[in-house]
Amino acid sequence: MKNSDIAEVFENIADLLELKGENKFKIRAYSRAAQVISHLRQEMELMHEEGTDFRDIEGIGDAIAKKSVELITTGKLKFYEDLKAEFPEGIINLLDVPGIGPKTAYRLSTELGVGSIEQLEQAIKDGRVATLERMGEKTAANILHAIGAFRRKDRRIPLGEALPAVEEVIAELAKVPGVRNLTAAGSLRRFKETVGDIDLMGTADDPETVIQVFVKLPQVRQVLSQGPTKASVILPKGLQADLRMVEHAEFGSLLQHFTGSKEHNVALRTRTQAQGLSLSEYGITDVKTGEIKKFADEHSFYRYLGLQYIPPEIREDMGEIGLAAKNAIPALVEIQNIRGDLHAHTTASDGMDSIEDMAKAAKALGYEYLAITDHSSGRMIPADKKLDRVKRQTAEIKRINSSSLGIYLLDGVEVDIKADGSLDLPDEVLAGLDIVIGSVHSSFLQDRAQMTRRIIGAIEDPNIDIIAHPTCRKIGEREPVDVDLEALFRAAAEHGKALEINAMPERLDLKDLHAYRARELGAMLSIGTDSHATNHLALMKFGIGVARRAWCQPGDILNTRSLKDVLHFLKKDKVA
Ligand code: DGT
Ligand code: CA
Ligand code: CA
Ligand code: ZN
Repeated sequence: MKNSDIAEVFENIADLLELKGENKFKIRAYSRAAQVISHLRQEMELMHEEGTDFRDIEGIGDAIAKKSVELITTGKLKFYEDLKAEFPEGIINLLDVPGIGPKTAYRLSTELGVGSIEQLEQAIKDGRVATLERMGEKTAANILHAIGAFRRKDRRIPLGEALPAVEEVIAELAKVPGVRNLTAAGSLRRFKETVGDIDLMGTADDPETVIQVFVKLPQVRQVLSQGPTKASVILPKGLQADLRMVEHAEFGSLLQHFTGSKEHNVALRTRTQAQGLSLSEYGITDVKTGEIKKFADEHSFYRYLGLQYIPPEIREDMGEIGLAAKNAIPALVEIQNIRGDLHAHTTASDGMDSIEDMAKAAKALGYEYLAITDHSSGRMIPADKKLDRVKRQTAEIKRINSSSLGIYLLDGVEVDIKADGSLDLPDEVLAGLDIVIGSVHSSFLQDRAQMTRRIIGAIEDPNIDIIAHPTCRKIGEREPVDVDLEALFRAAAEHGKALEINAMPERLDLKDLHAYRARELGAMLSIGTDSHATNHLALMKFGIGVARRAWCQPGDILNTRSLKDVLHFLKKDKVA
């Protein structure tokens, strides 16, 4: 149980005791404990393991200390279960909505039989809530609004939305004189595909001025808390951001602690306990002498523990600590290793920019090559014009390749793998192209056997080079297709075909764990941006994040190779 879960139980107890009309001091003891627990620096679970007596914590007395231990050790609390049983079911759910107090929850529950947020929403929409005595339209509308806000808060934000918002905030804060080391730690720094909240860190000569600038940023919708060295705010879309500032000399431990993951930190702590050391966001304490060592950066932090530096993206307790102890962390792929983009669209299908403009933009990124891979059909291309389109594209690419632009365009296509597994262009057309990407763009709901046959069939087709966005998921929008990924990865490895890590932030497909497994099984991976405009080419960094989370080295990624080697992989050496 996390501290937030424990705090929630005590908060709920306070609410239920209030409903019962219990004495004020008892109620306040529970809600105070909830507050204290939610602000603890350490997980109570770990404190318990380390032998901490919760009664030593200010604001926690005998009874609540005992109840905390019961929650941590059993995951349940008899007192709470018994208390809940005295009330209509689901009343606690209603109390989760900001603005619904115990009395309102009790009335909604007993007078309308509402027991969940969904039922409440329904009851508001069909007018039942407004008809309750002393409620009215306005109160009902307010509750509905609160439900919406609550839902957004509950949602994890896609990395692609969070990262630009955070970069804006950092750029503003960086203007404050004397500020250094501004970094987003947490899941964002680890490049997780979605983030729960933003953990901003930094150092400054005068932290308080940075905090003051932070809470007054135009993006800030609400200030949740503010102190001399830290503050929490809500940014647009309900994104919560916490900022912590420390002295320059202490930054390493702070950043390391709040980068996480929790699992990595727990494993690290277990290891260092045996060395007589205790970790915190302030430094490393020698348990015997009580002396605390501080670190200005993470490199010195890890070095002190006898460990090689561990890149944030792989701090997930997947064996990285053991490898770091042996100086054996692999050199993960970096954006500088990328020599070209193998998935791009133009105005010939649903893209926004011409072939030439895409080529220039790729050249500006320093790329050696760019694959033009417009769709085979659909999306602006009438079926009877699809062969003409390919011919025109080939001519335009020839023209650009023989000009002095200084980037090589691969003449390609993103061909639909149709529901029956056949490809949407004739074999002889595909055979004439440099690069053929196969994609599922329809019939996403096929059963596992059918979908697996469909995609593996494409992998086996000699004209196919890469399978794009293999699971077709869109984060928060579309579930992945049902496919035997293990079989797909094995087939790709066997037939020497690449699987794409689609870098569009709403796709990230293959995702981290899948790419990890595909690599383990020996499949080649390629990172493609699936750009539909020149500025999308910069999305490559999201694909790099996934590849790093998948422990990929440059050799695992096709488009880190030179043009010559890519053409060799595509079996097009002789042509060029
Ligand atoms: P998120 O926000 O859900 O996407 O995930 P994170 O990883 O950003 O988690 P968050 O924001 O709760 O905390 C940031 C990091 O701080 C987390 O990865 C590990 C570290 N951390 C925070 N609180 C604790 C704690 O009580 N114990 C330990 N071991 N680590 C903590
Ligand atoms: Ca976070
Ligand atoms: Ca956080
Ligand atoms: Zn595409």
